Amino acid sequence: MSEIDRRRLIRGLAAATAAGGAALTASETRAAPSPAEREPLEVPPLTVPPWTREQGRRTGVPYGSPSPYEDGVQRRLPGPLVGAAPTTGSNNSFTPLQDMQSMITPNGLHYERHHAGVPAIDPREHRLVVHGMVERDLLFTMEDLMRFPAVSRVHFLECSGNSLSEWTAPTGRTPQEAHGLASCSHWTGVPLRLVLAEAGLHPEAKWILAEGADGAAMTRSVPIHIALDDCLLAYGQNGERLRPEQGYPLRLLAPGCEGNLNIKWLRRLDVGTEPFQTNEETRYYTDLISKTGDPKVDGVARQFTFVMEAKSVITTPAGGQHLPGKGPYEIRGLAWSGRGKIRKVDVSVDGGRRWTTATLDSPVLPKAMTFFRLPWRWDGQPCVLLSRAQDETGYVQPWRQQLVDARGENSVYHYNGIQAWYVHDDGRVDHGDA
Ligand SMILES: Nc1nc2c(c(=O)[nH]1)N[C@H]1C(S)=C(S)[C@@H](COP(=O)(O)O)O[C@H]1N2
Ligand SMILES: [Mo]
Repeated sequence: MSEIDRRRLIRGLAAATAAGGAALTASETRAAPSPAEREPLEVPPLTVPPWTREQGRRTGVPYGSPSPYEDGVQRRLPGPLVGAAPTTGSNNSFTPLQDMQSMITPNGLHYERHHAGVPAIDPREHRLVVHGMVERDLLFTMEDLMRFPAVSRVHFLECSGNSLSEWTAPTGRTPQEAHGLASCSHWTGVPLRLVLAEAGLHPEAKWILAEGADGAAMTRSVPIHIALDDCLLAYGQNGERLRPEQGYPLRLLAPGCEGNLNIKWLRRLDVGTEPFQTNEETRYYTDLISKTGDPKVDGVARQFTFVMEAKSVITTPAGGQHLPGKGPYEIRGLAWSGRGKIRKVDVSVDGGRRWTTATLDSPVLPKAMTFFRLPWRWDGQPCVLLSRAQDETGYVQPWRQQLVDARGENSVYHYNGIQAWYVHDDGRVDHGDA
């Protein structure tokens, strides 16, 4: 496109977006452009690019991949390497949330967190055992499990360590770095309660140990009320079988609960009366709260904090991005809650003085990511963008300071504070205090 065409197009867009400055009211932001309001464009005939002159590539790629022009969209390493290197050789990788176009995370971009790498499991050899306080012990092959009635549901998954960089100060530079240990898929599997019913739960059964078949043999205790609610023995992910990184051939999916409870490569369910107090729920994944910073003085352990509370992040414009100039934009982002549906997301472009309710993409589903949008016109002045989610229980995403007041600065897990992105007058966007 020539510079003139580009300017014309942008002027056309500007006329189409009526919102001005920092204050956004619903009527300003939603006004649909009538064709009459648009400046008439003198559009020159299109040039004929090389790809229009020749036969394109025929079928022959048995499993497709994104356009080579999208090769910057990658899972990346945490910390200083985000933005530089693709993920290799690490035990976790972050989803590029800033590149997501809707609520669903493509399988190749789902975040990864594994404690002993990704095992190469042959599904024909894989077994699931159910034992303990049940009427009959059961042993399943994958084929057996896939004969049960199954369901498909959209749910997010979030590591409870997601955004841990934000507790002491806002340090995550991009949505990927600050929030990328969260993803959302359309999962398919057998309701756990069906398999437990098949085994016959003892009336005193209160907790279930779930164990993985990886080198970490990761184990977590799942309370019976969660197990009998909406847990799945999942084998499908966005229309295909689970990816190895996500637990192929079988994982526990505990919707809305911290990622760690969602045992991958699931091979054993041991039904008991008490939590099993495994390494992963005593030494790790327990919050040690101390306001003095010295747990020996006033330390309190918050154990079994399963639910991931409501959270949101603006994914564009966001840290690491650059606005090419003033004028119209759409503010976009993701919101989710482990307690149910997102009721609303409010967006502020002035650091929290005024808020405007964003539009939510449909469908809005319980314990699923929800994509939000708000048209905005940048006036070229420095400003601070914030988003604040509310879920259907009425819970409102807190400010960072509220979290710190409640739990001190040495917490690691379950950070869900409001994220701020600073837009500078040259269009640069970076992170800062909310
Ligand atoms: N067997 C097993 N299950 C596991 C883990 C693991 O290392 N081994 N990591 C847990 C953690 S800490 C998280 S956050 C999620 C990550 O799931 P994902 O890699 O599919 O995103 O899996 C959980 N389940
Ligand atoms: Mo995790």
